[in-house]
Amino acid sequence: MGARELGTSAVNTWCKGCGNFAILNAVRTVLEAIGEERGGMENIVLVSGIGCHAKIVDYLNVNSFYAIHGRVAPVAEGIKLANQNLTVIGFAGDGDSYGEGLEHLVFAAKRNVDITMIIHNNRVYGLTTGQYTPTSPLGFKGKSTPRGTKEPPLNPLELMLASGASFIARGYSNRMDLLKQTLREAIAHRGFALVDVLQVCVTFYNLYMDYNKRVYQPEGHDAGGHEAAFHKIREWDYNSQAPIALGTLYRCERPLFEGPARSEEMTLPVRAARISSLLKERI
Ligand SMILES: Cc1ncc(C[n+]2csc(CCOP(=O)(O)OP(=O)(O)O)c2C)c(N)n1
Ligand code: SF4
Repeated sequence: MGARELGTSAVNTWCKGCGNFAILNAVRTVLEAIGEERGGMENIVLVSGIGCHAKIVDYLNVNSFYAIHGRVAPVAEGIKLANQNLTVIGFAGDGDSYGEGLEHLVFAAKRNVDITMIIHNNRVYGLTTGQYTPTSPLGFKGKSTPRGTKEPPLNPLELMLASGASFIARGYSNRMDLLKQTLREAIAHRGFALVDVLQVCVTFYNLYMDYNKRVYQPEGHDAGGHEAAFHKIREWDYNSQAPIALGTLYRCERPLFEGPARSEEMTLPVRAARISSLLKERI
């Protein structure tokens, strides 16, 4: 499938300069590259939450599912567990996933379900016009905190490491080539992969100037080492003025959660027949 065919006729309503465009373009390039390897675009399913980020699935001509706010991870897990042949990619906001949906994210990482979560982390609620989120810095002045927040942010990557995520990375919407490479690595990873993308919201929290000065790609970082990853991930706590490492920061192999073991005879046609008889019985 070529680049044009992955586009849709939906009118794009993101603000001019929004970091979501970079994520959309990066994802589109990666999907074009991997579609064939995955046995065709029909084997790829996108899931999104509620927020500006969520509209990304409207702009990609790929099977998709809108979950409710905070529920991207469990929906993506359910789709993957129902059909292990699918490549399942979830898109969530930082409010969506690190706020209301946090417990789901922790459990998806703990279980090591083979899904990829791409977090559009603009560190603000975009769609609801500028309230603080769990990754807004201490003192952030937004619609709900005009005098500044009184609580420090959490470091979502540290939380993911502690929860057992087997792939953790950070991208930035103004470092396109690295973002594409990182997303490709995350989707190729067997197991739970999370990419926290610093996605600049130009309207409610424009951090381009700040990030441009501070982001870097670590040289010689051992992403396979837990200790090295721990130190790299703690270097910037989403509050300080420390340098911000980009790229794959941690990866390991560990057993996948594949749901209840299926017997040999439980093939797709057998399951389809069982599901349809259950539906007839109950509806
Ligand atoms: C269950 C539920 N809670 C809250 C809301 C209200 N709501 C809609 S979008 C949103 C915030 C979205 O922010 P974020 O997830 O950071 O995404 P962004 O818009 O920044 O991409 C909220 C709180 C909702 N729609 N449903
Ligand atoms: S409000 Fe922010 S996140 Fe939403 S489209 Fe505009 S720039 Fe992007």
